[in-house]
Amino acid sequence: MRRCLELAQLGEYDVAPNPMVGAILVNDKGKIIAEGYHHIYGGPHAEVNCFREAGDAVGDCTLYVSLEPCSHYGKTPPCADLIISKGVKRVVVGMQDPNPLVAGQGIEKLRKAGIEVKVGVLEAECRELNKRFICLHEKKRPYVVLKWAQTANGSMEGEISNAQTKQIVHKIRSENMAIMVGTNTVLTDNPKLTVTHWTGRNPIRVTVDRHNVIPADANIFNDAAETIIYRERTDWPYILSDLASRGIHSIMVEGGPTLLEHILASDLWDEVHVEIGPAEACRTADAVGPSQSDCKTGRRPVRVRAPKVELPSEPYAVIDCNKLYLLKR
Ligand code: AOF
Ligand code: ZN
Repeated sequence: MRRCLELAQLGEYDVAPNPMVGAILVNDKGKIIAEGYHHIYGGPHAEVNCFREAGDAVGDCTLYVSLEPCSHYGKTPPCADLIISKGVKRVVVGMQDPNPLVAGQGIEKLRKAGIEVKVGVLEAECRELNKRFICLHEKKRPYVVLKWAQTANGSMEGEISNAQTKQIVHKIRSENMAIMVGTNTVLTDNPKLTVTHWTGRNPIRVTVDRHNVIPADANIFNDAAETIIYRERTDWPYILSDLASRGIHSIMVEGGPTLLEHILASDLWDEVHVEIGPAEACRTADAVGPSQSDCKTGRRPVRVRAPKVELPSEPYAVIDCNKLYLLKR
């Protein structure tokens, strides 16, 4: 199953909003004879690619797959039917598919055909890998990742990230289907909200503009990605349910403080990434972090105050002067 998860991850930039799925066939001597994963949205599922590699003589094999084989006709035919037609005797499934179109019916179909099915192997890891897909189906809303950078004394003003932490931010952007900032951030920073310091698709850009103040030539309207603007209804529960209805399984929110606080207060969020940067004196013009020995604690005046959250006692990474914290709900 660990190998299935590794394979699944290879689809990470191209399968959304589908789940990442990996499959292997293991013969009666315990040897992996074929591997497959879901490569691209709308393309063949992991099981199909695995059987393609295996050829026909798979009757004695066990199929391992990180997600329950599907039982429905979507963009592709049901994997459960394919597995039954191949004569496989045993199937080991990482986790049940939360998609209501499947939701246990794939497993049932296999069992009814006389196949031995084991469900729930490395289930926590399987759920973590597809937390966004699972959130969309179980909570009917996108998975919400909040991210901001601040100084040690709580200021969000100016460049705080360094070259390396910028890469991490862009990696997170690439992992989520949508990205959002508030009106003020669009007006003051004119961000593109694209993925440039990492590989991956640009997320769909989302903002609110109640008073129609964002100019038509703002960078968020460039051709790099789709942009959704909420004008009339701008409350967070509404935005989330609208994004879910568009099949968007995840959103990263990068600021500013008013929007972040609105979302934190709603309780409709899943993860917070906070980057705590050094003093102003510590930063250089190109935002490349100085060495650790240069770090001082910043005491510049706080004009743009970061939201207050209770962070874990230890950062998960320290890069130059900047500490990265992850808070999960
Ligand atoms: C599998 N194996 O590798 C994946 C599955 O439109 P379709 O046909 O691509 O179906 C998409 C749904 O199928 C998706 O929402 C999820 O429930 C399941 N994904 N199932 O057996 C796979 N990617
Ligand atoms: Zn399938």
